[in-house]
Amino acid sequence: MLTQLETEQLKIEYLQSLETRKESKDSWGQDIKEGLTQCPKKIPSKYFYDDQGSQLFEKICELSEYYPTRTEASILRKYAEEISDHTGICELVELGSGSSTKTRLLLDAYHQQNEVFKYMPIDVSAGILQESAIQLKQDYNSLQIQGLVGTYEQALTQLKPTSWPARMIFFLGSSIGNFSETDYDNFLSKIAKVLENGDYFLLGVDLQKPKSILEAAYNDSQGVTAAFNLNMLAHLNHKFEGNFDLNYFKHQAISNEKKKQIEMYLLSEKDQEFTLKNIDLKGVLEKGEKILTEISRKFDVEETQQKLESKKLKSIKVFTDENNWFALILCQAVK
Ligand code: AVI
Repeated sequence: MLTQLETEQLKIEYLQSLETRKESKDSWGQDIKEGLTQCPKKIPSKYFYDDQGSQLFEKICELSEYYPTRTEASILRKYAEEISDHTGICELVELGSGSSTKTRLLLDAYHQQNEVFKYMPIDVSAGILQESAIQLKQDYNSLQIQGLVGTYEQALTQLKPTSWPARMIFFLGSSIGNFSETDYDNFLSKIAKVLENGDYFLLGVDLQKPKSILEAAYNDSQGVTAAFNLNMLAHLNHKFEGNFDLNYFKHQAISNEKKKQIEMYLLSEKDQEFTLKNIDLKGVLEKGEKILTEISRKFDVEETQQKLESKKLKSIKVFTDENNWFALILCQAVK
C-alpha cells in the first residue's frame, strides 16, 4: 500500500480524448481490412499485443536464443552511470515502458546521482503501466512518477515543457526496428520536434549480424516465437469475431539480408477462407500464401548516427557490448 504522500507523487493520465476515442471507433479494424485485402497480405504488428501476446513477449525476452533483451540490459548495467553523468539531473521519459524492468538499471543510476527525480513512463496498456508505476514508487521512495496512457504519437504531441533542467526521452529494446522506413523517419522528426535545445534522446538499436544468429533468435527451439506469432490470429478471432483456424498456419521467420531485416510471416498450410464478422471482411488464402506480421530491422551504427544527425539529434556517445550486437545511442538536440 502507498502512503498519502506517495500517492500524491504518482499520477497516471489518459491521453486519449473522447474525440480520438470516437474517431478510433469509426476507423476500428480499418488497418486489418487494408492489410488483408492487399497483396501480399499484412497484419499490423500492434495486434501481437493482447494479454496473452504480451505474456508471450515477456517469455521471448528470457529465451537463450533471443539475445537483444539481455544484451541491452548488460550495456545498461555497465553504462547507466555514465549516461546519467552525461545528462545530469533530468526528467526521464520512456516510450513503450511496458513492465519497466530494464529501466530500473537507469533509474538506479539517476537515484544515486540525485535523491529526487522524475520518471514519465508512456504505454498504451494502462494495466501494465499502473502496476509497474506502483511497484516503482514502492522501490524508489523519492521518485516522482507521471505515467501517460496512450500511443507514442499522442504522448509526443501532448508532452508539456519540463520544469527540470533537461529532459531525456528514451526508447529501448530496438522497438524502432519494427517501424517501416517512413514511420522511422516520421518518428525521429517528432522526437526532434518535442525536445528543446540540449535535451537528450537515448535509442536502443539491434545491430546487423550473421543470418544464423538472427534466424535462431526468431525461430526459437521452444516454439515461443511461433506461439507469439500465431496468437495474433487468436487475437483477431476474439476481437473481430473471426474464424482463423490456427491449426492450418505455420510460423516463419526469415532474414532478408538485402533489406537487413527479419521478416515474420504466417504461412497458410492449405487453401482456406476466413471471415472477420465484426468488420464485414471475408477473404481467401491459398496453400503456401504468406501473411507478413512483422519486420524487425537491424541497424548499422554509423548510418543510424547520420539519420539522427539529419534530424538535428547529435550523437554524443555510443554504448555497445563486446560482440557489437546491440547499441545504445545517446544524442542531444541541437536547435
Ligand atoms: C518488440 N520488438 C523489438 C521485438 C523484435 O525483436 O523485433 C518483437 C519480436 N518479434 C519476435 N520476437 C520478438
